[in-house]
Amino acid sequence: MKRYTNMFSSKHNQLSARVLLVMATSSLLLAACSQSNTSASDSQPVQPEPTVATQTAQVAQPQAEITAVTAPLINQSELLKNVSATVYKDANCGCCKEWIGYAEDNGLNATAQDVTDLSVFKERYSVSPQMQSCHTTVTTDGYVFEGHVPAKHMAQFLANPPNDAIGLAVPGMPVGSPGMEYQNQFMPYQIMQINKDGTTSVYADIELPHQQL
Ligand SMILES: [Cu+2]
Repeated sequence: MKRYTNMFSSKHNQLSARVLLVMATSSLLLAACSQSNTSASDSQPVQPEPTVATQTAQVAQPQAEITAVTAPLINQSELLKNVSATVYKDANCGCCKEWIGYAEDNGLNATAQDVTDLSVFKERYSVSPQMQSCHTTVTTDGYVFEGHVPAKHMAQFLANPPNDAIGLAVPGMPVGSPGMEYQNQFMPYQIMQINKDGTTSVYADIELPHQQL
């Protein structure tokens, strides 16, 4: 009897912990993607114009040395070099801006376009409700990348687009995906392939953070 009670209470504790985790995760989602543009721009310090002397000094510095110093800090890659895309988003979407910055750091030539009715664009580019996230990225070649898709998988897809595919989607906004960083939290997620006929299939399973890199 005692053993049974212990088992029960430990199961019950696990359940409570799960419920708490789910609640915490949902509020994290909101917290991670609710920074508005206004607060960010208000607090941005005004940068003084560089003087002529500083500019000359920068030009005189050898290019190789600059690269060597900055590369490890900003983690730039050329995965999406030569890819141009328009990103349709809401003006107040903080995580959309985060993702655009991340994609640009990976070489994407992104043009952000604020729209009032995102559903128009989801429909236009065949992103079904189950596949939807915050922003919709459309390349100049017409491929669609919905939400917080990792640069690695965009590049992999564009290098060899599957025959019937129109693009990739990360539905929802998983915490820990690119642009959705929150502390060190990570929620496993799937990258879905969207096909021309409206069907979807799993393109990649992201179970651990390093699989995004
Ligand atoms: Cu988002």
